[in-house]
Amino acid sequence: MKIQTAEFVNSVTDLGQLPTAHLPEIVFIGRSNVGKSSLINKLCGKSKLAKTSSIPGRTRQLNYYLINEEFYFVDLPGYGYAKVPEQIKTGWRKLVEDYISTRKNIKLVFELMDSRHDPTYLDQLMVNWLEYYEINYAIVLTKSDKISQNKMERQIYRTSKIVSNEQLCRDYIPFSAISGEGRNTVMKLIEESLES
Ligand SMILES: Nc1nc2c(ncn2[C@@H]2O[C@H](COP(=O)(O)OP(=O)(O)O)[C@@H](O)[C@H]2O)c(=O)[nH]1
Ligand SMILES: [Mg+2]
Repeated sequence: MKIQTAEFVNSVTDLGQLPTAHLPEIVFIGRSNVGKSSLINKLCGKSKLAKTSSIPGRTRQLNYYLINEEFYFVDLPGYGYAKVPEQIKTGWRKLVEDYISTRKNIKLVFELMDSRHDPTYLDQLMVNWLEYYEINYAIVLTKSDKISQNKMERQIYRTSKIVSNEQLCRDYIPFSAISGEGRNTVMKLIEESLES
């Protein structure tokens, strides 16, 4: 599959504003700064579709992108940024769990983790939610250009040990928004999940 068109649709801050659920959704989750926007841009071949930044934001919104006029990419708000006030953290948690637990047209979730670090408590919480709500997902190890292939293999092993409960995990995918490593694997999984 090729991405022919990718357009920003809107940003949603509460679930009452979601578009009607008539199109499948492919979802991206991860801590802020993990490389979510960069991955979306790399897949779409557009460097400025999703805003990237080195300063983690405080926004808690879901960004919707319409792909090939057939399905959505949904960019969930990043988590785990220490300086965010408690009130916003609670809001984030409710928004994300409500979305995951009620949205029936989610086909696949990409859970992004930085390949240089072990999964955090919140990464594990996310995986546990996905398992609990029975949603297929894949774990993407981002910024693969920053570590050697040996280190990557070790990190995949470590990650799977730490996550441990990973029955619905379809794959572990090393990814680099710079070299493009992993792009084809990600696209293939998207294609398969849209067909199923
Ligand atoms: N070296 C490298 N840097 C990356 C990669 N992906 C993202 N970054 C950098 O990491 C920072 C955060 O990226 P961004 O996509 O905004 O992360 P987000 O907060 O998860 O959306 C930016 O400075 C990016 O340039 C990657 O694959 N390789
Ligand atoms: Mg982002």
